Amino acid sequence: MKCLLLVDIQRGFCPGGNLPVPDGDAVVPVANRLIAEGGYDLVVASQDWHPQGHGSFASSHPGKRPFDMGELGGKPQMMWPDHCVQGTEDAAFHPDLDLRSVDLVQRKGIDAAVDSYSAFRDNDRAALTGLDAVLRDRGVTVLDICGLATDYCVKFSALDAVAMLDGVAVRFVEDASRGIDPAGVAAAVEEMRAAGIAIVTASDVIGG
Ligand code: VGL
Ligand code: ZN
Repeated sequence: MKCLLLVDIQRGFCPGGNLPVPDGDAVVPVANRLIAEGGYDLVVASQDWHPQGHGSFASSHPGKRPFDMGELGGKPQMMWPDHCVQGTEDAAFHPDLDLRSVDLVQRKGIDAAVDSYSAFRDNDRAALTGLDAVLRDRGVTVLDICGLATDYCVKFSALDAVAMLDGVAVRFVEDASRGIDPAGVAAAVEEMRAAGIAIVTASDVIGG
């Protein structure tokens, strides 16, 4: 039972968006190839979906600027530019992403008081999105994860998948992912590898 999790392939994280990941839109054709040819039984797309005034936005913290460190719920929190506000174009999926075979859209980051990088649970690990139960119910045994951004939402989703789903083989599809900070990406890949996540390419998956 193979599942593909497409993380946050949204306008806001692509060039021209409010929190652009360098080369972020390059993941779209690779993701579309995976969707079409990866042989998945289930395709899930996560969507960063913040209310206006979300606590991760620098604009919600007087004196803070985007990419400063701040605090949220008593914990260190990167101060992000306003991004992926519910119902705005910035929160929409990339227009070229092939949504026809997406079975489930998992929204996250809805609680203004806590950030949620992972598609499975909030950063404080208190509230679950319910995606873990869906994947368990569907009997998923292989979970491929890719998208934006490697050093944040992709990494946290992959690590949570390993932690929360017993016996599921988790793979990170590197060429279908891009990150915000090059050093952060390298560290994220090592962290995923150390957690037992396989680092693969779309060709490995498709067998081309
Ligand atoms: C993300 C920062 C803030 C991501 C989401 O999708 O990686 N990063 N919100
Ligand atoms: Zn966000």
